[in-house]
Amino acid sequence: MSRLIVISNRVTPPAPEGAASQGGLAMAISAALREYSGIWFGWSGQSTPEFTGTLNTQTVNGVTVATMDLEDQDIEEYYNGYANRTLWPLFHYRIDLTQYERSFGEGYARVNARFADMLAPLIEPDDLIWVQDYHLIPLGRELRARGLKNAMGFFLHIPWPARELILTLPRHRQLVESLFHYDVVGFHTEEWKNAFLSYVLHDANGMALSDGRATAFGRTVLPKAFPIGIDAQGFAALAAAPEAQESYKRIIESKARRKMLLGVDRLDYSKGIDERLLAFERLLSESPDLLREIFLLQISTYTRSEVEAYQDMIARLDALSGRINGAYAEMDWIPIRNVHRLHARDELAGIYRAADVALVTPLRDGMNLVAKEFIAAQDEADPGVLVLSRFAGAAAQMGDALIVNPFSQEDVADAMRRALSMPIEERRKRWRTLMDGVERDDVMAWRDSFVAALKEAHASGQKRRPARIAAARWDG
Ligand code: ADQ
Repeated sequence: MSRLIVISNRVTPPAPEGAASQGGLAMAISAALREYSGIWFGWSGQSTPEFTGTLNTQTVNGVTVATMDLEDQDIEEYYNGYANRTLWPLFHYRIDLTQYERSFGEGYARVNARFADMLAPLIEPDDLIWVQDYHLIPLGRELRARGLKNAMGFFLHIPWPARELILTLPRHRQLVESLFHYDVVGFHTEEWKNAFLSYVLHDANGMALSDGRATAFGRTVLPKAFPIGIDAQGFAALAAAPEAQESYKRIIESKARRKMLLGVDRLDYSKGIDERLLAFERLLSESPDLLREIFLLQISTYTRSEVEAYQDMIARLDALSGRINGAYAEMDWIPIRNVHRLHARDELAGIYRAADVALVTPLRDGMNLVAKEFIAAQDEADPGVLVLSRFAGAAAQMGDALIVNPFSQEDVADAMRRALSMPIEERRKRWRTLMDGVERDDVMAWRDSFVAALKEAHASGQKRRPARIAAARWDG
C-alpha cells in the first residue's frame, strides 16, 4: 500500500485520549493517519531567530510526525501575515479586516519553498501527497518544480470566497494557478467548489469538463467536494464513558433544572459569537417567561493572539456578556456563563451531552465540527437540538438542524425559542437523521473518498507538465 504523506501548517502529535483538545483539523488528520502508514509533516509551532533546516522525527500513537522550526520572520510574514491577516479574513468574507502587504506574500512564498525543500527528500515515488489548507496552497507547485511526479492532492478547510472578493487579492491568478499543479483540489461543500469554478471560468479563461475536471493555465485538476466528518463512533463512546460523566454531572447539578444553551468556539470573528449573544439578549427581552428558566454557556478559547483583529475579542465578549448579565441577572441566576477554558475531549463530550440546545451560528465557516460533535455526544433517549447557521458548510449536510441566518437576531432568537420547546418526539426524529449522517460521513469516509479520488485522478490524468516550472513571484 502506498504511504500517505499529510502536510499541514501545524503538526500537533496525536493527543492521548482525554488530553486537552486538539483543534478540528488536527483531530481529523490524526484520525486519518492512524490507519495509514505515512508521515505527518509540518511546522513544530516553535521559532528560532534564523532558519536551521533541522528535521525532528518521532512516532506518537502509531503516527510518524516530522516537524521543522520556522524563523521569527517567517512566522510574522507567513503565519501571522499572509495566512491569518490576508487569506483567513478574505476567505471568510471580511475584506474590511484583510491586509495586503508585499512582505506577507514574500514570506508565504519563502515558507512554502522551505516546506518543499525539507519534504522533497523524504518522498518516495509511490507516496500519495495530501496538502492541507490555505497556508500551503503553493506547496504542490513547489514540489512539482523539484521534479516530484507523485499523486498530489490539496484540501481547503475554509470556504472558497466569491470571485468578487478574491479579485481584491493582489496576485490572485498566481494563487489559483498554484492549485492546478495538484491532481485533486478538495472543498467541504459544492458551494465552495462552485465559487472556485466560477473564478476559473470567468477570470482564468478556464473550462469545466464533462467528467468534473477543470482546465486552465494549460493544466487540468479535479475540483470536488469532500465534506469532512468526525470520528463519530469514537466521540459517541467518549460521551457515554465514565470520564465524561463527571462534567455531565457537574452541569446537570448546576443547571438546577434550567435549560442550557451551549456555544463552543475558537474565539474568531468568523464564528459569530457577539451576534449570538445579542440574539440571546433579544430572546431574554422578548420572552419574560424564559427568564430564570434558561442560561447560555458560551465556551470560547483564545487563538491567534499576535493578530490585532483577535486581540480585543476577549475584551469585547467579556463586556457584552457582562452588560447582558448586569441587565438581567438576579441574586441566584445568571443568564450567560462566559468561559475561556480549553477543555479535555471527554470533558467537552460530557458538556455537549448535558446541553439542551447547541448554538452553532458562524457568519461563515468551512464546515464546523462542533455541530457534528454535539450530535454525536447526545443521549438518544433525550437528545438536544442543534441550531445551525446556513453559512456553515455543515448546513449542506445537516438540514434537520434548525437552520438560521446568524445575521438576523430575530431569526436566531426564534430558533432558540423553538428549540427550547421542541417536543421530545421531534427532537428524537431530527437527532436520528442527523446522527445517521454524522456516522455515515465520518472522518474515515472523508479520508477514504479523498484518497480514492486522488489515486484515480492521478492514474487517469497523468498530467503533461512542462519540464521546467517558472519561478513564482508573490511580492505583488
Ligand atoms: P476550526 O475553525 O478550528 O476549524 P471547528 O471545525 O469548529 O473550527 O473545530 C473546532 C475544534 O476545536 C472542535 O473539534 C472543538 O471541539 C474544538 N474546541 C473548540 N473550543 C474548544 C474548547 N474550549 N475546548 C476544547 N476543544 C475546543 C477549521 C475550519 C472549520 C472546519 C475545520 C475542519 O474553520 O470550518 O470544520 O477546520 O476542516
